[in-house]
Amino acid sequence: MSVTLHGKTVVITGASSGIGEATAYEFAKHGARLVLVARRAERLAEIAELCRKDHNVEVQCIEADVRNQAQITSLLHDNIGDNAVDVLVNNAGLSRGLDPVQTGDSINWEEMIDTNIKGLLWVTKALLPSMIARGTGMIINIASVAGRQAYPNGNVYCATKAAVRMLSETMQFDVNGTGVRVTNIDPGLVETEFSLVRFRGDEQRAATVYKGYTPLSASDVAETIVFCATRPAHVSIHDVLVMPTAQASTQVVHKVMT
Ligand code: NDP
Ligand code: 8X3
Repeated sequence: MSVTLHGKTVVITGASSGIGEATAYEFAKHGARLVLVARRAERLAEIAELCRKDHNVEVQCIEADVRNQAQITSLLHDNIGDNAVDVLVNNAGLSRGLDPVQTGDSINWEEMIDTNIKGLLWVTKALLPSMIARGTGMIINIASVAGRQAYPNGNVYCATKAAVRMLSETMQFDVNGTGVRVTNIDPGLVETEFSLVRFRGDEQRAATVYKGYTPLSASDVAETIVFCATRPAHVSIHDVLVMPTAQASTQVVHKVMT
């Protein structure tokens, strides 16, 4: 039996594209009240407008960089205040570069660590205490299959996602007995702006990642997220690995090139 999300408040980080954007639409379809976070305010405004128009839901947008603890904490506090947050989707994240450690760029490493690990912690720290105080709430962390299985030159990105996975696992202890649930979702290859960001706008290189097979769509992952969020209060899905059928592992993807 699924529970209703109607009127529930859902905070989604990284909602301006890809998985986060699709997750906003999916929660809107279920009647949830949305709080969308990302740096690109215009994109957020367009997505919010579509959610309002198509599903008549309330949407707030927060233009913020999750790497900036002071900014994200005070913006979440100002916008949400004492309102209850029912679901937090920690989705904001990125990859930069694909190089061995010996030639990797330390600025890229810092950006990935600051966004994927520290950003997730800052948002969680801002919102989890009130969930615990209310004795209900759910945190859904978007990690990756890259946090379970290494691949060549994945080094720092894989390490950040392994950290997210371990945070999800250790948070099970932190929230145990409080009524709050934590879910870790590890998607395989999803066609979004992810590779465009990784390869700094190189469209041809980014497109190659998704050629010759059917990758997951952002909506496939969004539907998985909403499935987890609609389980009854006594059911906690700790861990999900969702892959394209053509992907056996991070290193084995069945591609048919024409
Ligand atoms: P996109 O590049 O399409 O989306 C990334 C989102 O993260 C954007 O909305 C971006 O918004 C936001 N973001 C990035 N940095 C920051 C920041 N500093 N502060 C606030 N928001 C930020 O990629 P995906 O949708 O694919 O990625 C979403 C998550 O899914 C990531 O955590 C990624 O690691 C993970 N993932 C992706 C997979 C894939 O194959 N695509 C597979 C497995 C996991 P903005 O730039 O406007 O701030
Ligand atoms: C994104 C999937 O395999 O490109 O986490 O790292 S992969």
